[in-house]
Amino acid sequence: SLKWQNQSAVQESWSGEISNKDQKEQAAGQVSEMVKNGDVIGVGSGSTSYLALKAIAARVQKEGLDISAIPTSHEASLNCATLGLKTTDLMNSRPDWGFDGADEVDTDNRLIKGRGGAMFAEKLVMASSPKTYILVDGSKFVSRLGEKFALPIELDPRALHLVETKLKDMMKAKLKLRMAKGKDGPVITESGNLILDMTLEETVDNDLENRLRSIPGVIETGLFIGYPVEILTV
Ligand code: ABF
Repeated sequence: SLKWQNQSAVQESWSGEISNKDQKEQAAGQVSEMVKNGDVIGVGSGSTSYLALKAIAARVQKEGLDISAIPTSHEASLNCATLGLKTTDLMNSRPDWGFDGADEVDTDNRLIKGRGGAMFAEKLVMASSPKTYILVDGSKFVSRLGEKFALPIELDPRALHLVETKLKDMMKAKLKLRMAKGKDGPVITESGNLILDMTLEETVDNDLENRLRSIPGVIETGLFIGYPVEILTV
């Protein structure tokens, strides 16, 4: 496997940029204890997932464990390569379990994800896993979904006007097309789609996901409701 640990630009980029790092590291330490030899593990995206992957890689190296990772994004794939972890994919393996971060968690363990734009693959991996540990620091807990973050909706670029019109009819949504840093163009996801960030003003009911997905062109949303998750926090 590739082992770039000591000279990697990836580790350099993450270092010093992680908010609530101590809390995230404690949650990461807890998930690293779950690893067993032979496991196929779904690997989430974001800084907390990166810290968890580092803790897992340290155990794998120290104890000579044989595990495979199923990454949820190019970012997670690169992190696996950097940390010398073997990867596979959903076409070849099923995860025994997985871990991921989140942007918001409500009192029913319902989640908003997708600040990194990777929610399509994150949901595919979560829906394929019998269990996913959600690693969050205290700042992620909300009493109402949408309290701190808008809900990301991934859509085919050809459907932009259609989706915008339907969403406005459906729920008086405030929508923003997600722009790349520096605003020199829209964010394009790994699947070649756009993201609309929708401000949620009302309480989310469990059927909202179905209503949003009934609009042609909507590929995925950042609502993660009803999956077998366990929240790991400190
Ligand atoms: C992924 O990373 C996303 O679904 C979520 O938007 C984000 C959380 O990032 P962090 O762990 O850096 O707060 O889990």
